[in-house]
Amino acid sequence: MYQLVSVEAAYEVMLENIFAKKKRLLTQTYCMTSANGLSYALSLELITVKHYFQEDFIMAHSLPDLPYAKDALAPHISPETFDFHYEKHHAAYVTNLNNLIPDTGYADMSLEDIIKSADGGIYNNAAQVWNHTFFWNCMAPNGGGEPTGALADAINAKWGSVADFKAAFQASAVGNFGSGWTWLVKKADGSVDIVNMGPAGTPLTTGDKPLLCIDVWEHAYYIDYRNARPKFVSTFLESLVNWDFASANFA
Ligand code: MN3
Repeated sequence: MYQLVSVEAAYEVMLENIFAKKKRLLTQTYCMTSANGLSYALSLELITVKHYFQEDFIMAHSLPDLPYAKDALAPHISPETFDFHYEKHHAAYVTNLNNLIPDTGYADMSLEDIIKSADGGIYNNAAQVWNHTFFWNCMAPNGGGEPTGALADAINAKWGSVADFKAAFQASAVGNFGSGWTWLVKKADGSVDIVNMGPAGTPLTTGDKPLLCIDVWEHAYYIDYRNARPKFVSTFLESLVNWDFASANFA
């Protein structure tokens, strides 16, 4: 079934598989080796490399670093909110995803490919990993202000003014019932729009390109704003939003 090849050739195949993230092929390579001297030594090397790469590259999705310090958005978002929202909630989605995907067809997929093809718990956790990473980047220390350039033009074309866009975004985010996400997206025709989505909704599953989002789950604002979602959304628009990030996504 498998032809024993030279050590050099086996390593070449092994490295190709590692970089293609084909975990299953590495396992097969290990299984086919037998107890004669050469193949036994080779199999030990393969096991070592396989485990190393499974843990560090192949299997695990990781919690990305925040793009700023946990106190960088204070007083608008407290370090305590990041203690929970980032270090507990976001981290839990990563852990859940890594626990759900081994031995499934999703084990070797990128996060984006999982989101586009999975459903149920795997989809929910993968989408929440991606959404939160995106959301952290939608805010910046000394954020707020106004969009510029092509994005400002598209916003003015859609809503007439940035002020009217902000009013529309505020109304959508406040009116997004229950737990969910409110997005500014770029449509296929190049125009922009506001889209409300549910608990793990993400534009990666639609034809829209995400430009900006706000997390309106209660865990996003309850520590700092209690039940006052309107104040959280208006603070996001006035003092936190990272228009440079949104413009880069629009380009
Ligand atoms: Mn959240």
